[in-house]
Amino acid sequence: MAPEASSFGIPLVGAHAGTGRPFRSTLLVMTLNEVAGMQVTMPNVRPEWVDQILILDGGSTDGTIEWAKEKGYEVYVQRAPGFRSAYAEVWPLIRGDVVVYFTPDGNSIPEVIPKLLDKVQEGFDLVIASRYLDGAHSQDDDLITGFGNWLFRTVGNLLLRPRGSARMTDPLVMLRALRKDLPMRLGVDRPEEFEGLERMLHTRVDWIPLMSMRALKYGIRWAEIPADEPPRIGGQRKLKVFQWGSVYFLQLLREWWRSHAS
Ligand SMILES: Nc1nc2c(ncn2[C@@H]2O[C@H](COP(=O)(O)OP(=O)(O)O)[C@@H](O)[C@H]2O)c(=O)[nH]1
Ligand SMILES: [Mg+2]
Repeated sequence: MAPEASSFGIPLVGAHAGTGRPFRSTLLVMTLNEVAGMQVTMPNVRPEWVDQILILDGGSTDGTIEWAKEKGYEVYVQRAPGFRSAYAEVWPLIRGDVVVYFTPDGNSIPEVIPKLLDKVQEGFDLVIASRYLDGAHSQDDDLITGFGNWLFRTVGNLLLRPRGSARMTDPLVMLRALRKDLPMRLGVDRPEEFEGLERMLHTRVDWIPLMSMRALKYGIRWAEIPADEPPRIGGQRKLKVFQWGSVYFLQLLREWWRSHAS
């Protein structure tokens, strides 16, 4: 099926997609000391689903990098700390027109990958694998992250959702597919959108929550599909709940403030 025009009016047509799809795709696998999860999860990721599999590693010391290279995966080890600087470094290495974010820590179900791409093919610029849609649920959430997710999506929809548009049920989850140019078009690649708050909270954050909020606010063509989140396999959670949560919440409020001040 040919993709419809996207929000940007530019059809996605990759001339050399090896997947039978009308665009090229890259699976971006996020790793930081995730060797146990990788060994269980990656064998279930079928190479024919995408055109490129790229491991983006945060400087693992547990054998993740060595295991991935031994299995023949393309690996990039980020130089600067933090998710968003890692993306800035790796984006030029992405050959796909569409990027699928994937975590090999047990939290992401591999079979969701082709489902996300099917939805992109319908003409969506951003497709989120929601843990809170149509009976899907998370086995990774604890009381604090469950509350944080609820608070962020509730306030986000309340303040930024255009009248008459759908509610976004999972703005924070990493498992999602997006056009490679979406972060730039939404301006979430700009350091100045982050630096002040990051300095204040002494941390480096991800661009995903701001990307979701802007996609919602600007009426970008986004969609969600339900997907359960199984428990983590081995390793440790790296999420800095309070520091990152604070930055994301303040960014959300700033987005709302900007729409009202302009
Ligand atoms: N490249 C890179 N990957 C990271 C970094 N921090 C965490 N990850 C990976 O990103 C994924 C999500 O992190 P995780 O701690 O599981 O967060 P949670 O699932 O939200 O609790 C995991 O696969 C981690 O190994 C980082 O600084 N750089
Ligand atoms: Mg995880």
